[in-house]
Amino acid sequence: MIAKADSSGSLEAAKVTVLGRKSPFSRVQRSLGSFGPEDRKRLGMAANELRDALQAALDERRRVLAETEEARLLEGERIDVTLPGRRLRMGSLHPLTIVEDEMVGIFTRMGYRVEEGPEIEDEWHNFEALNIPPDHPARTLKDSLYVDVDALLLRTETSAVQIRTMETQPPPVYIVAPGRVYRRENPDATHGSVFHQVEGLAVDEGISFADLKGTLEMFARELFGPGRRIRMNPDYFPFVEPGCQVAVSCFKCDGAGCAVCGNGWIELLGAGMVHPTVLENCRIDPERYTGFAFGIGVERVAMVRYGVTDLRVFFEGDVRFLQQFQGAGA
Ligand code: FA5
Repeated sequence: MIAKADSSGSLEAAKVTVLGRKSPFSRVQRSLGSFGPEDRKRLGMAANELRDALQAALDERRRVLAETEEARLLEGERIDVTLPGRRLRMGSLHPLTIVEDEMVGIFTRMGYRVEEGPEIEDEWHNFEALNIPPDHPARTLKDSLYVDVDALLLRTETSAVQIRTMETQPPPVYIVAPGRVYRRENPDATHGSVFHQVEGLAVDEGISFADLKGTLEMFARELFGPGRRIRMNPDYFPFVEPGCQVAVSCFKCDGAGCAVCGNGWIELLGAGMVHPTVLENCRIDPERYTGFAFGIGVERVAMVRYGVTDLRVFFEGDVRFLQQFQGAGA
């Protein structure tokens, strides 16, 4: 019985059976008193020998069981150090993050600071302070996504951060504000209803349109290569005067026209000189200070950079697309 015990539980049960209070052995021990002195002595000695033998058998079995148990544990935990390691699947930065970091990096190297603003904005920062009148189409439900509380909306452009910065910091101001913006758009290959912009703002004494042009030229050359030229076409934004759309000469065909650009130029951003009314809205004296601002579309830059023809792939989360950027970026 002892030899057959295959676990510490069954060994304990065997011990109770052979040596426990109800065992034949205990009954013999209890009956010793009824024998005469000679027999009691003889029987007592025999009983002690038997108990010692049983105890020794139990101890031996316990030792064997413990050894087997340990061998089983060791076997289970055995490591074959000669097997090849399992590779961890590395993630990668999203292409939009890579491009945004690169764009912000160019400006911080020129001395700009990074600012951030909330994605849920009020009408003052998103429209009114930016000189966008109440009847402007951008302010309607047709173009903007309102959160139904106290005229809050998902910001339609990072320009709102211009206001938040100028309201809280006296000039000189040199900031870039990267972030997500939202518009009620019918998404197509070049328009998302959620997309990203990098806003820039410089306000100081004596800033001119030439500073804006030089800064954007520098930016385009850092981003797309030293041979790039920029083209500025007049455009209207209520918060700048004068305002312009800025395109960069195509890095592939250098302005001749090709499949990447169409007509030789790639439209990247809106820009202009900060409107005096906007400075006044932020209690900055337009007689003393001037400034420029710009807003660059991150998806558009990423499309050009990676030869992507439909910006919706940036948001689909398809790993086959995303893993091509493994190892790129910071
Ligand atoms: C603006 O949003 C202005 N706030 C830019 C600006 C800032 C002008 C400061 C003057 C001074 P616009 O709507 O054109 O302008 O957008 C700016 C850039 O964002 C565009 O050049 C384009 O690159 C990108 N963009 C605009 N709409 C979309 C869209 N639906 N999907 C993806 N990118 C877009």
